[in-house]
Amino acid sequence: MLCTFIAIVLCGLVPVRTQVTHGHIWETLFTYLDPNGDGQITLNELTTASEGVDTDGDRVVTKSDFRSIWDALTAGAHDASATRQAGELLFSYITHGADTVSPSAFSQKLFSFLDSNGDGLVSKQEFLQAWVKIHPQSGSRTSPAP
Ligand SMILES: [Ca+2]
Ligand SMILES: [Ca+2]
Repeated sequence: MLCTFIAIVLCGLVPVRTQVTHGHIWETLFTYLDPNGDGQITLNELTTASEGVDTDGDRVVTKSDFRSIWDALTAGAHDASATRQAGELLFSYITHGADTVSPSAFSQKLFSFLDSNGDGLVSKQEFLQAWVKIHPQSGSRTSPAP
């Protein structure tokens, strides 16, 4: 059932064949950000989950704070370097290229990046669209042969 859902969503976004391998990484992230498991991420859930990003509690989220969390969450990704690049890209989306951001701005900007239709909830489909945006390798590497 879930696999079917992923296949349907992904078929519209990236060439076929990647859905299974890329499915599990974003699902791990989604599950982390949706602790009550209702399939929607709220700003509240995201803010709570983001509290840990400021690892030393100095009210500043640095690129290296973010990288430690990202690496921990995506550990075991089959394409570690592409996934790491996705994290870098996500951080620069959030900070508009700056090296640091406040924890509140971090969660708000991350949320608005994810909530593409602006209804105050991040669905799995929106989350997946955002994932493909920061993880373009998931499309190019598996494009059908010409
Ligand atoms: Ca939820
Ligand atoms: Ca939404």
